[in-house]
Amino acid sequence: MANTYTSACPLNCWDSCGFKVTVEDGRVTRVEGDETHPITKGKICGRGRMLEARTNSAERILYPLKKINGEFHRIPWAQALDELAEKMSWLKKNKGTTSILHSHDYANGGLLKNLDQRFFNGYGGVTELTGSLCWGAGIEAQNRDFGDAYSHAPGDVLNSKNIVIWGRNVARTNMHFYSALQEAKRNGTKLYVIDPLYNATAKLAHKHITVKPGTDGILAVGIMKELLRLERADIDFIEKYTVGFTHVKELIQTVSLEEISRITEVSIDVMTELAHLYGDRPTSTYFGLGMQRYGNGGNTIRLIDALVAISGNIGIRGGGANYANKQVGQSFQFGELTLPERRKEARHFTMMKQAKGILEAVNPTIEMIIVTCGNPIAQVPNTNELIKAFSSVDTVVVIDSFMTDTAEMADYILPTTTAFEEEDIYYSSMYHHYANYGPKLVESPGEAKSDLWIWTELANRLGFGEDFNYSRDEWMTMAIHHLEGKGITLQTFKENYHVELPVDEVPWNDFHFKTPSGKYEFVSNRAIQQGEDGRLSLSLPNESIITSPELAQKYPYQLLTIHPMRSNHSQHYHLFAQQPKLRVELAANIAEDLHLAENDFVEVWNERGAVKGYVQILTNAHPNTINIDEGIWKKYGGSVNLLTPSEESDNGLGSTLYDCLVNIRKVEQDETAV
Ligand SMILES: Nc1nc2c(c(=O)[nH]1)N[C@H]1C(S)=C(S)[C@@H](COP(=O)(O)OP(=O)(O)OC[C@H]3O[C@@H](n4cnc5c(=O)[nH]c(N)nc54)[C@H](O)[C@@H]3O)O[C@H]1N2
Ligand SMILES: Nc1nc2c(c(=O)[nH]1)N[C@H]1C(S)=C(S)[C@@H](COP(=O)(O)OP(=O)(O)OC[C@H]3O[C@@H](n4cnc5c(=O)[nH]c(N)nc54)[C@H](O)[C@@H]3O)O[C@H]1N2
Ligand code: SF4
Ligand SMILES: [Mo]
Repeated sequence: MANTYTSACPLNCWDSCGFKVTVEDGRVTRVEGDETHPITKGKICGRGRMLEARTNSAERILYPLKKINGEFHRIPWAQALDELAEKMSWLKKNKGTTSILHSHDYANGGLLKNLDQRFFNGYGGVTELTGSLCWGAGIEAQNRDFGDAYSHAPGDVLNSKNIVIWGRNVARTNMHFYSALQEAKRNGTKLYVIDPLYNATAKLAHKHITVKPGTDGILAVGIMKELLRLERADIDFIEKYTVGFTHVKELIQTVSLEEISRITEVSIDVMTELAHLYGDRPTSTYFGLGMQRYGNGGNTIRLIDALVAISGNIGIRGGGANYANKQVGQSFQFGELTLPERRKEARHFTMMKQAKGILEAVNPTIEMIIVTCGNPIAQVPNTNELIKAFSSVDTVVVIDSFMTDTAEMADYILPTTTAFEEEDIYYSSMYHHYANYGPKLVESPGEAKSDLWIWTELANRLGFGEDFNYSRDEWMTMAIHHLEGKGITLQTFKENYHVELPVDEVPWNDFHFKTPSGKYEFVSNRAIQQGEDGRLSLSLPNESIITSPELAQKYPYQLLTIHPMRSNHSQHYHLFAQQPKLRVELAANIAEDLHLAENDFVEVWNERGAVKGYVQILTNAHPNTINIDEGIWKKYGGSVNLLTPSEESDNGLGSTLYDCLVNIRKVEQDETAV
């Protein structure tokens, strides 16, 4: 018998969709959109629909596996848990708890997925990763400028006179915002897209501006220069609510429009046009995360924030420097879930420098890695370096549902549930401010268990089982109970499935900022407190013709590795009907210069590594730019991170994944063993 249930998408995505899931005879048979969800309104993407195939996949790991002499063997759960607990006890006594590295990302947006932290804190505190591959540089930039990273509520974009989509691949990565852009356009709103690639959102725009990757901050400087020359800046806002403007004026005088045009490869006329657009309020800016994955990424976001501020588009309806919406995550009580006070020892590696951290750790050395909700061997930069680091560690434990590139490196694989096999509350701090309830709909196959079950069993064996002695209802209530004052309880979630969280729909509309000065800070006191200069600069990417001319001589092309259309990172490729191929997308000038044609087989390489794949020629892409979508598995020709650098962003918290020079050549197809 078929029944349909309301549920939610767990994937790490802007949209956090509501689902209707059909279950027949204990099996998920269909995933569709929930028409009653106020934002996602019954529309979902293929990645969401494919969760049916993912859940039912014959490739799922169903039993705990242990690698013995290079081969995986099925072992009972009791053996896996006993052996791991014994090893952890031994390490705690003999090496210290920070000899374990917890490697994780955010592959599942469930609130209770954060209980891994409770486990590691209860154990005594392990080596943790700080910073983020994803959005770290931009978050820290907005912390410096505003005191936090807040976006306008989704509906507010319809109040904009002009919209600038700056480095966000909306049609591909944020489909419900794309629908909103279509509506805004129908209402007469002007839409501009600034992106090195001519993507589907650019097709919708009135104007697409390509820019040399990594130079958007300099472009913002050009627009600010024009805004001031044209007397379109909001002097009232600047005088009342900001600090450090004198410095901005000084900075922008140090560079001419001609120089800016040379660096950004954008014409001065376009800068003037954009200055008029920003001066014609309200203009909203929607950042993507792509353009902050550079060595200068934090400064880039700060310069664009400065442009939005100077043009008077902060704190007004239809405006905003919309990057992420941390108000969403701040609605929950993570501290009560994770018990940070239990931690006795701590050590941190940055996400980007984890390979170096592992290889160079002393007192204690890293003896065990436990991976949850992440596939670092595919997703973390400089794959070769990370493989070396993982190979050097005595025991690697991977908790996953599939034999990923990371799982292949494990000594123990613990099979976990996928979507619909456990109950949780799902949220995303990227776009809208609704959290969704997802009940357990089906049993997990074989012996797959939830992450929470695994933590509980290990905690029991390690002597702090009482910390995990709670029901699902109790855990969820623990995470949301501060919302009770606003009339939101677990019951509200269970009855309504999607719940609007209390947020400011137009952030900063009282012009009180969360910075040390209470004002918008062009010169950041937070950065100064961290021992940095605090001022904006004209910084450029690490790997560019200007900053590293010798490298650019050898590797003349800029490589982007943007998010794939049909997969959430590495999670869907193996479910495609046709085996995926690694596509090397080239700006037309590269194909012309190197006489490359569609479907030619090529190698893309630099000093860190190489990948091989098939040429696709892009229209209207910025010259000398190459893209290879990220997430593709080793067996299909990846990982693209064989090529990317593990440097940190300028403010220390972000990645430099797109700050990457490469070269390309045609190769014979049989040269490869893909
Ligand atoms: N289909 C799909 N959707 C996803 C995901 C997925 O894997 N697949 N992942 C989700 C996650 S975790 C995230 S973080 C978001 C990311 O969402 P987005 O930010 O939209 O996606 P990205 O692929 O990171 O890059 C966005 C855009 O940045 C542009 N870009 C790169 N460098 C520059 C630059 O220097 N300047 C400018 N102006 N633009 C630049 C790229 O050309 C690309 O169009 O997407 C989410 N949604
Ligand atoms: N070159 C390049 N690299 C990138 C990016 C890029 O744009 N270019 N984007 C970066 C960004 S924005 C992000 S967010 C990261 C994403 O990096 P990851 O989060 O590491 O990527 P995913 O492919 O989503 O891998 C998640 C793994 O977690 C598993 N998983 C899913 N749900 C659960 C669960 O409930 N429990 C457990 N234990 N496991 C689960 C999945 O099966 C999958 O193998 O990648 C980053 N890497
Ligand atoms: S992946 Fe994103 S857009 Fe697709 S169904 Fe899930 S939340 Fe919605
Ligand atoms: Mo991300």
